[in-house]
Amino acid sequence: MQDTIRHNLDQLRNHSGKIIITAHHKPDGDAMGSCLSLYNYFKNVGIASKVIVPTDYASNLNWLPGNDDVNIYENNAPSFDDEIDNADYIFCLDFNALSRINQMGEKVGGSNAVVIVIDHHQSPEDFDNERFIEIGASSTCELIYRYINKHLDPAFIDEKVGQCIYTGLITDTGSFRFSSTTSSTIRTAADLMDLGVVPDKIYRLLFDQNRIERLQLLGHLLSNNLEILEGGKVAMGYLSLEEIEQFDIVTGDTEGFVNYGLGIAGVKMSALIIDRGPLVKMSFRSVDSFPCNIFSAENFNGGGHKNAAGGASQDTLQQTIDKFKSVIQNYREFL
Ligand SMILES: [Mn+2]
Repeated sequence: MQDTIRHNLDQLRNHSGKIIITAHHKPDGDAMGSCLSLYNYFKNVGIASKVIVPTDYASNLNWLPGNDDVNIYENNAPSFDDEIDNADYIFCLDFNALSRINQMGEKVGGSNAVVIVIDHHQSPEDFDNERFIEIGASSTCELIYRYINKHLDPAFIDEKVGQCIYTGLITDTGSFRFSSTTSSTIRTAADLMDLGVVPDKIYRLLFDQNRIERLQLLGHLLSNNLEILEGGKVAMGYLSLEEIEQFDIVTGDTEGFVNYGLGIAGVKMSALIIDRGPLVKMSFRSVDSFPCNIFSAENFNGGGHKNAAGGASQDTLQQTIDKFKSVIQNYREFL
């Protein structure tokens, strides 16, 4: 645990400028859950804050309390630049490198505000003034809960704050099934239930909201575009730009597809390779010792966690697939 937090609730109450809360681009459930749990928490305390995220996000997060108050940076960058310039505190949640917030990174990096990073990813950059980081923690939302308990006042955590935190817990742990799930994660969930959070309701709001096109694309991927490699230990799926367009896919629709490969008996590592136009994007998931983050950093300009990482390639889809099939052979000791 890296904890260099020096502020307390009174200092946050008595600041003169703005408090800005942000998270990585294309924010997922943990990123938005973190932002909105802190936003709703501050609201309960009587502290004004503003959530500005770099880009849009999946519509299954739109029910989160406070969603209507979220600002998308790329929709009005100049006016948000002014607000960042005038901020007293900037909370950077669920990321640890300024490149993860696109053009916003330059502004946040040059800001005079106190920059606070709360995060669980590997290899944090050094752009913060204060940090609350535990590498390998289940989720940033679990750390938000601990940060509030340790440095602020848990009395202001209500059901809405709890719903946001619970969202990050279950989205980042695959509903408590990944190895990052600890007894502390489950205890946090139990505390949130005591505050009124209803797990089955949140599960349905998050995961049973599919567009039919998403399920049809998943069917297509699993039927036609999934290859089993390395004697059954690696599953590799891919989607072309044409297929993405044919199925009318929107932000968030391919989220979680990579996990299906791990559902096959014997598979230790699953990859999903998607042509996004300018770049070919990749997701990697593994069980046990296969280091997705190292594999991605060494071959596909990416990083992340041991069992979950992302990457990107400027090659064509076919070249990327061929490269994957070739380089995966160098990691047989982990399979
Ligand atoms: Mn996260």
